[in-house]
Amino acid sequence: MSKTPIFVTQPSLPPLEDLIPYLEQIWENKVLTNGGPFHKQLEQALCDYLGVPYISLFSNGTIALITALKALNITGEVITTPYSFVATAHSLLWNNIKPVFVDIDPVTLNLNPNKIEAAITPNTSAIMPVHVYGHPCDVDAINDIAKRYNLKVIYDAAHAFGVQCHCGSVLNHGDLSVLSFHATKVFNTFEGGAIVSPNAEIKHYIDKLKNFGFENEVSITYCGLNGKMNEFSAVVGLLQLQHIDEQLEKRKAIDEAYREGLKEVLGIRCHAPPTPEKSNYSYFPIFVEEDYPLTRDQLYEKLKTIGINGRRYFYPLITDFAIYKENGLQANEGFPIASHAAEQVICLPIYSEFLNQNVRRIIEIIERESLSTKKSLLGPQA
Ligand code: T4K
Repeated sequence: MSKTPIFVTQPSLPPLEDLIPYLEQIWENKVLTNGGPFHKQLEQALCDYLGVPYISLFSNGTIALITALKALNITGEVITTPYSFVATAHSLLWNNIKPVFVDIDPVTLNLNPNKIEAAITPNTSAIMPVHVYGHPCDVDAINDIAKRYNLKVIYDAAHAFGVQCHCGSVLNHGDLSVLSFHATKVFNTFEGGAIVSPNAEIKHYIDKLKNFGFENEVSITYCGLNGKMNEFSAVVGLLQLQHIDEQLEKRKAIDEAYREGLKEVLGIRCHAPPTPEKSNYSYFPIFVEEDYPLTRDQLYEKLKTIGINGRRYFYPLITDFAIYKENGLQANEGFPIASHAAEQVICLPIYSEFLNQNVRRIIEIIERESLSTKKSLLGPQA
């Protein structure tokens, strides 16, 4: 058994030798960025693989989120979730938009559509839900609310690469969807991201926004930024696509092994099962509930001392970070479901090269910890 530390994830990488011919081409043609040939190829390849009409590649998911809000001219207030990575809400602040946080669904941990309407005010212009851990939001309910109140919907789909729901790619819902291709994601380009658009018009506008707003060599029409993906990342993406299905299969096997191994452990609950259509198994969150003898943090620390580094995604809640708390962005009644999840969840290690023996070891530790702690509570004679 390896004694090297285990992390919550490890990036998948294509074989190094496969990269060399592509690098030789880049060295040859000297096009490093600004919409080069590999950038174009990757956009098309991703549209084909994901089953989406238009994609604009970005340098990372955060810049893509910021640009997506700008592209739809979102202002005022946006309804979003406190249970996410902080980039979701930060993208709103970067656009001078007030995030209005709404509690989550206890099963999926996604924004609860039943709580959205009460948070709508005359200043609300959009909803920004997150497909947390790659589990699809209730897209129909959100769409229905958006239509009735004339709101835009921008999905933070950073976790949802390749995920399908009842009507094909989950990325085709809402006005725009934003992906992350960070090193920690199921599909990585080292750093990277993308916006999925429903039509060519908005895609072209987004493409201008991510390139300073250039219309042509001498004309700037919009206040854009620099969000472009470079040619190296695009090449990595093209190679990653060759292996993605195999990697998702390996993740699926790990997901199944965890679920099977943990199903009898009292006080440990696995997150909602993967979507039957297509999941990406990007995270493996467990809830450490009240009837488990250790608290979530005790189990987290216990695992850490033996080199197993799970992560408490998403603790603290975004609304508990000082910058949000001090700006009065907490709801009066708080976010009981999100707070509870933030206190209970550990994301266990999952990645395509994660060894089955390590999955078994983690299950055994969680089981053993449960039994031994119970015994010690009964006293020495037990
Ligand atoms: N929206 C949502 C819902 C998101 O989750 C994210 C990003 C975004 C938007 C923004 O997308 P980007 O702008 O990042 O494209 C990580 C990632 O940095 C972040 O991308 C991700 N979400 C978030 C959930 O997780 P940390 O602080 O946990 O990363 P870090 O460096 O601690 O990495 C976790 C583990 O992964 C390490 O312990 C070891 C392993 N690792 C990490 C890196 C970076 C590697 O093995 N190699 C690596 O290169 O935030």
